[in-house]
Amino acid sequence: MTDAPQLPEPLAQQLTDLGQQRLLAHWAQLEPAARDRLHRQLAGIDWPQVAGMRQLAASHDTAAALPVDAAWLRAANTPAGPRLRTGGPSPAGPLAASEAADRGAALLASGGAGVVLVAGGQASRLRCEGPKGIYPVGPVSQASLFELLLGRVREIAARSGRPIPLAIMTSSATDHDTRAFLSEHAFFGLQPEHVLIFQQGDLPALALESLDLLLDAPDHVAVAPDGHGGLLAALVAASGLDWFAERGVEHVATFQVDNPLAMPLDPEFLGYHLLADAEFSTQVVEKQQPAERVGVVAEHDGVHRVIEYSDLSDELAAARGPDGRLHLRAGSIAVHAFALAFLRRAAAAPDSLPLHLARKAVACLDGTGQLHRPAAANAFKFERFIFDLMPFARRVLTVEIEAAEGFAPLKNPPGAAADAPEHVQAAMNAQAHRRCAEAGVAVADEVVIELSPAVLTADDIRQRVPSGRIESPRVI
Ligand code: UD2
Repeated sequence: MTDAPQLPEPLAQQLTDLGQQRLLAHWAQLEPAARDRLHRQLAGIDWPQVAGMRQLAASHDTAAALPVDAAWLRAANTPAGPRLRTGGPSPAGPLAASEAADRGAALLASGGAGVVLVAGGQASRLRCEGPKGIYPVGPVSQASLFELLLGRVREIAARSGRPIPLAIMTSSATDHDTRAFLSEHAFFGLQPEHVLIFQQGDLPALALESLDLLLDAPDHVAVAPDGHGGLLAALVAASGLDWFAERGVEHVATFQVDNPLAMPLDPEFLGYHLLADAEFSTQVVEKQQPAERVGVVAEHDGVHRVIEYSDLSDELAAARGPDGRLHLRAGSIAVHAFALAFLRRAAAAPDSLPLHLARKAVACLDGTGQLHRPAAANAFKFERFIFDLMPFARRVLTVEIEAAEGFAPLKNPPGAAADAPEHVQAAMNAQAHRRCAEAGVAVADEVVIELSPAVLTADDIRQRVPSGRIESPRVI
């Protein structure tokens, strides 16, 4: 017998209706604070949504379930768009690179651009504790991803003469440590009143066979962040769209914390977005090999979508045109620009972002109450993807960039074949060498160098290296 207070109605009834009373298996033994924690977590779960997730999982067959119609996908093509720094064809007509750069610079100078940094991910794949943004990636400085990326926003704002409001999306796993790290480093020189930190939501994992929710502690249900698509609902919940609008923002660029070369605020990119009158613009790199782990932008009948790499059949992923290039080759690097008005419209549309599910290994309590870390997938995890907004946009623009200039994702631990820190650092070093060569500064091939976020132009390099030569590793 126990005198533990019962879980209040109607929550208890909801659990019963969904057959989830096992989540209360340890209730009677919990200390009051732990009981309170579990109660609050259960009360925060959207139970009607969980019912929908169970239906989705029950009907899920990975072999057959494509998020898009297979016929649409077979008919789809790679959309045409301008190429950064060279201009090129575009759905909006021929756009001049210099005109685009001017328009983008004018947007920045008018304070009309804001930016969202997607930083809900942990560094667990990198075998590190804490948020990915604190990973020390600078090849010379060991600067963190946050230092490099926030520093770039700070410098572009300083040159433009206007603050650039920056919203940073964290998750339950990264929020506390991200806030602490950024305060400790005084927001890397950004004015705190122009920084909004907001937290994305979590979704419960469901056991593969039973579709039951799982406990990963006696007082905690196993949950995971709701994907980068959680950005929209979380931004709305934090009044983030109003926060941007109050600061005069009309267009919001978004980028991911794991790419130190990302250039979401590139004036030419923003300018193409404006000249094309696009509601959703996105940077792409040419996918060379079918196995590259990037989604591709595809277009058919005026509708654009990003097809995630895991959703593309081997045959379609490998199809090549007569010129030998991949048929679907517009690799999405998750750097987007949105009209704020479009985000408002999308936020008001119910179900604009569907749930995707994946089979994953999720740590959970076993029948004896011990934490079990399965080696194989035991549960479904659910995520939303921000690029699923693409079909709702009235005009979409893809802007092709050189991968070497804007895409060096950090995904895997040192020693991994791809996307490991040493590859990212090599890409940063190579870019710094190219910039120095353009600026007329001589650097021996073997000397490792790094561009500080304050270097935006060739003139910056020449001013910082008056001798015109670099002979030992340094941050410029
Ligand atoms: C993502 C894209 C892929 C390509 C690639 C480029 C998806 C589904 N796939 O692949 O098409 O563009 O990136 O690098 O988008 N994150 C959150 N909250 C979440 C989940 C992720 O903030 O709930 C962040 C995370 O911190 C990271 C980024 O989103 O910066 C990408 O997440 P990922 O590494 O899991 O995505 P990946 O590599 O599967």
